[in-house]
Amino acid sequence: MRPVPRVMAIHDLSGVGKCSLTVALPILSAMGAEVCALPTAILSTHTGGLSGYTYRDLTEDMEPMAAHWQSLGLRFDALYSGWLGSARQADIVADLFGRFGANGALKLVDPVMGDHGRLYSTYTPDRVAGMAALCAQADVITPNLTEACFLLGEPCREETMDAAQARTLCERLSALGVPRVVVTGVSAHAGRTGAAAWDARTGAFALPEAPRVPGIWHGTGDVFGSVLLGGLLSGFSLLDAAALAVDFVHGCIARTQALGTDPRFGVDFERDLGSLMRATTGGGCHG
Ligand code: PXL
Repeated sequence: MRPVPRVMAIHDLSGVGKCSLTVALPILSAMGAEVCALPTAILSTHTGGLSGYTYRDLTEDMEPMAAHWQSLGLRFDALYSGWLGSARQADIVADLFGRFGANGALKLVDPVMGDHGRLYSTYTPDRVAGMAALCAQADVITPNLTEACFLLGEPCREETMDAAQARTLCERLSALGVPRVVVTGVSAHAGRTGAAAWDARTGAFALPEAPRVPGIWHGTGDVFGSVLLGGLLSGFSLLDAAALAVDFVHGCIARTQALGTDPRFGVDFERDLGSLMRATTGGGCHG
């Protein structure tokens, strides 16, 4: 691992709405990583609840950009994929994992496909199998509950479940071929919500929770995945990184609610970047 870990971030660039690259870049930078952006598409805004957005697909640019980086001899400590704009992009990301992941780079796939029981309007059911295949190439995946159900090909379930059920859900996702699984939006206690984290290599499981703030909070999956990855690259265990991400996302949502801004424009993550810097200075809690 480089002193400043280098991350290839494969997400869309939505100019407005604080998601994908516009949160991955600042969060991972604050946590001490260098972020190299491989945009999958450029949009004026994200597609959730904001109509009339512009959309430029960058599938054709991804290969040449990666080839240039390869010709420069660049190596990466982590490969982090999120929102993908076409079926072919999942194959391209899998290929990048092969080309850039052989040196032990951490491969984190956030299988961004939907939320609240439904696929996003831009995501068609025939693309789910491609995402599941990409997850099988990853070291860590971070589906929300909706994405977890689509990956397993089963009806979407209630977010409330006990720890044993959450653990079973993680184990079944792990059986797709991925050793570490974090499912977001899981709730074991009334009035609280969090993430179920399972590390099949150690058998470690935890379900960190924070107070639940009702509402639809755009971009929080991307905030979560970025903090989780920043924590892992700083030496946190999966469970400690998940707990850090749950707390951070809760703080963002609570501040956004207190501000009363339109949640479609994303959560207030900027004012707490300092806590991420402090949490990762000098490395995290190893274990
Ligand atoms: O935060 C997930 C996300 C990322 N990128 C785009 C999106 C969404 C969710 O709607 O539309 C473009």
